[in-house]
Amino acid sequence: MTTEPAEPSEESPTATRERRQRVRSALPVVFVVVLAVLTTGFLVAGGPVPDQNDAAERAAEGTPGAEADRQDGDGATSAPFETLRSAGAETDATGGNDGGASAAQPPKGIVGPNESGVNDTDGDGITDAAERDIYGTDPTDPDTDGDGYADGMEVACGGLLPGADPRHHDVFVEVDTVRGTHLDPAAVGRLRAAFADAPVDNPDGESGIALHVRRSDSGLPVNGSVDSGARPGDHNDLRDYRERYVDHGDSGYYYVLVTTEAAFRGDDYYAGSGVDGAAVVESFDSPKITSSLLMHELGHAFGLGPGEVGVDEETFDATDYRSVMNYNALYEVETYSDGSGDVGRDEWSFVAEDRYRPPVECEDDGTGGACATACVAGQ
Ligand SMILES: [Ca+2]
Ligand SMILES: [Ca+2]
Ligand SMILES: [Ca+2]
Ligand SMILES: [Ca+2]
Repeated sequence: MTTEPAEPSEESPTATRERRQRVRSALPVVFVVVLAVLTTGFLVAGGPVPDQNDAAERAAEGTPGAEADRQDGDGATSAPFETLRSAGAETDATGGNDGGASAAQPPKGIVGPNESGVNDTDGDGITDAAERDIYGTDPTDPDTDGDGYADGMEVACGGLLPGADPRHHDVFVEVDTVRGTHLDPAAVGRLRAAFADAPVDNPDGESGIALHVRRSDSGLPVNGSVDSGARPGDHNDLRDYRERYVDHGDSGYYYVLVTTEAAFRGDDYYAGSGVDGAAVVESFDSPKITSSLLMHELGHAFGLGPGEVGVDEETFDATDYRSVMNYNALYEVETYSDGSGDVGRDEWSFVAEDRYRPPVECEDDGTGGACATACVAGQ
């Protein structure tokens, strides 16, 4: 990978003013200005607010009812989950990711919280026999698919990681939205398709990355533009929202806030910005533009920083560096580079193998400790 000297900035803005203006000019009815700026520090009462577009999302994405609301560890019904693979691939082949996980009946082969003397060679929380005979995972590798989640966690933690597959690369993203905006399900559909097309091999024989977008809070208060960097006041920077509203931040999720006005270092000409593990983006009428922008910011959240040659630059044309991280390709393509072209950096490999990974804490998601045990064992 070719890199320039690392830059100290931890923030990565999305677009130049010119780019942003181009987007705006292409979308005459894009920005819904939130005039009712709420009182600083005011919290939405009642916690998570159901997303009103859930039904439409399922219909638009052709997702069957298999991803109905699930129970989080806190007992509250979680927001619907957007499955990012085909309906067939998303079904619960292991019998462990879906309804099988409960306090009374943890998935088969999972080492219980007080169980000893079982044969779990790699310490991922699944017995060797179950890895071989039930899950098709590697008894000597705690993370068979290399996505950062232990095999046992992917099997046992259906509440934390619904839809996870221990033999397929999974990426989980939590999305919150502020009042006056939403994330278009069509844009999410494009985004997950882009990840599904990733040139990444999996132990299950299928290529691609399953991107899981989990909608959480919506209608959140906002105080003007939202910056990726901290600044005084409430509801005006990404940190505020992460600290107040993140629901899955301890489960290895990336955090995305969709807002009406994103900012970078106080400049709200930017359409989005990303830091390690999190990003703030605006939503556009065009699903393609929204998807492209979100993919760009996720790239920053993964650790593709402006210190890399071509990232956040207009140095290379879209052919020489075909990546959403290239300003000359942003809004035109929805992919990361594959190593071809003048830049030669394989960003998909970076995403699959070396990206920044949010921390994974171990919680009991209602499996009577089996999930937490598997999580601990896999770390
Ligand atoms: Ca094992
Ligand atoms: Ca294993
Ligand atoms: Ca894994
Ligand atoms: Ca996986």
